[in-house]
Amino acid sequence: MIRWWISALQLTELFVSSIVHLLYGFYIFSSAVAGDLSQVLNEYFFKPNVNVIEVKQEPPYVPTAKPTIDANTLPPIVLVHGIFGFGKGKLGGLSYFAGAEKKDERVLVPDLGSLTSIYDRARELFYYLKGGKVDYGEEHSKACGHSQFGWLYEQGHYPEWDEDHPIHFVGHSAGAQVVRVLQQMLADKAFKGYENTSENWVLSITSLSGAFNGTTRTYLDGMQPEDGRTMKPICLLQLCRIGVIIYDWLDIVWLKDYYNFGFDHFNMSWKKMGIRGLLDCLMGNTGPFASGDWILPDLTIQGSLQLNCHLQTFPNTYYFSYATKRTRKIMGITVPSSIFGIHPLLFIRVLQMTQWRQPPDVPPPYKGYRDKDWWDNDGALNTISMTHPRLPIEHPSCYVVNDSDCQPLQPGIWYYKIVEADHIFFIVNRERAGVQFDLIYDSIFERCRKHVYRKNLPTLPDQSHH
Ligand SMILES: *[C@@H]1O[C@H](CO)[C@@H](O)[C@H](O)[C@H]1NC(C)=O
Ligand SMILES: *[C@@H]1O[C@H](CO)[C@@H](O)[C@H](O)[C@H]1NC(C)=O
Ligand SMILES: *[C@@H]1O[C@H](CO)[C@@H](O)[C@H](O)[C@H]1NC(C)=O
Ligand SMILES: CC(=O)N[C@H]1CO[C@H](CO)[C@@H](O)[C@@H]1O
Repeated sequence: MIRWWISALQLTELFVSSIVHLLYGFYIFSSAVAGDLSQVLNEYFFKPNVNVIEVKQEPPYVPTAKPTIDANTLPPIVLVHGIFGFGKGKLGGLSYFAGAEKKDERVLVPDLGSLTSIYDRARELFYYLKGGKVDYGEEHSKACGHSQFGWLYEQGHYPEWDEDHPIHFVGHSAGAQVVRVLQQMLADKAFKGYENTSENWVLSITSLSGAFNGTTRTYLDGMQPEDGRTMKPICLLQLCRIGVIIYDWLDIVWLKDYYNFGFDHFNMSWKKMGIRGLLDCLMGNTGPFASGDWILPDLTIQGSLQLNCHLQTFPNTYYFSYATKRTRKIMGITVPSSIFGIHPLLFIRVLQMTQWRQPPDVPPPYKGYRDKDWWDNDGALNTISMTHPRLPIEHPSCYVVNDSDCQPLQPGIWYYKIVEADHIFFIVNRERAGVQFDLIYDSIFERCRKHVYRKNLPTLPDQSHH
């Protein structure tokens, strides 16, 4: 009887969370479409007016541009999206970083696929910046069953990128881990034909709610806590898996231009694999979900442990981290810190994550694991996971209370803050964060531009004209 109740409860939970996620996805998609449509209609109906206004505004606009800073000499700030994210050009006019990219003269927002693995994203990010055909590496592509080569970036977005022209990266959620993996690849000289790469190509990494240590949410969504790689037979992720396979198989061009899960290198379209391939994929014999080359296995505690084994914190790079938290302790019990302040998409998960207990028959993911360390969370990640990389070894870090205590900034240390916010507070919808949105991005961009530089390298334009 009790077992029956538990199953019924689990199914209800699955039903509710699928509906909530579907509705949210649909809401984002339709608001992107509506935004684009209204723009197109506006242009169509008011075209003559627009032209007149443009002509009038053009001349006064040019002189107001700051004459002393040539945007082309600034190192770009690259914003790297997380899971289900998208870059500039996808989802029409919608911005994953809620328009933060407009706050600085030189910001890039690459599109790295929304469900691909951290490894694949890091490879793509390199070629997006440097230009050329994405090379996933022979060994990795063989092991994971996808093509070795992917998208061709005819023109890199920052082809001069090298040790003397390093870049600032800002990563949200899994994006922060993508940048760390990329930096390690640069240090390991892992790109064929680019034997000169080094960790010093990266000037700073700023993490917003970064997924450094994995998250217990992956188990709630359906990853097996035993291995952190396979999925439970009935769960939210299975529904997502089936949806993604069918989406990629149907291969509707305009839809994929609009939103892409990033699995093109797996050849899952009907043209390439036919009905048989579709069944094979659905049965779990081929494709990214079969080989584990997608994002969820990289976000389990076990997966992060494996990644982190190879990732260093480098002495010449600056590291900053904003960990988010939407829970608090009341009489020793961790609970959500607000009801209305948490996005409806995340509320159930915040609550569930505060209750998370490793199943008793499953060995702990690492020595010294305690459930209660992982109870504080933001609805997607555990706060403990976001401050700085900790496993298998703890990296140097400094908890920031007052910014002025940390000047001058030192490279090679993770400066972190803990911010009261949920996981999607600083993305997609700018209105939710209000003034905090501007405070956080302004301080990130200002720090990149003014406080972070290599003393012996000409990485900043001459500031003396200010
Ligand atoms: C995918 O298709 C391309 C050609 O369209 C082919 O070159 C490549 O080898 C295929 N990859 C896999 C993994 O089948
Ligand atoms: C590689 O770096 C060295 C010195 O750091 C430089 O002399 C050489 O020209 C570089 N090679 C390429 C291909 O950029
Ligand atoms: C931070 O430190 C500066 C100087 O030590 C002080 O003036 C300022 O009030 C401090 N700010 C906060 C929020 O404590
Ligand atoms: C998986 C992982 O990296 N876990 C670490 C996260 O942080 C805790 C707290 O220090 C570490 O003990 C874990 O090793």
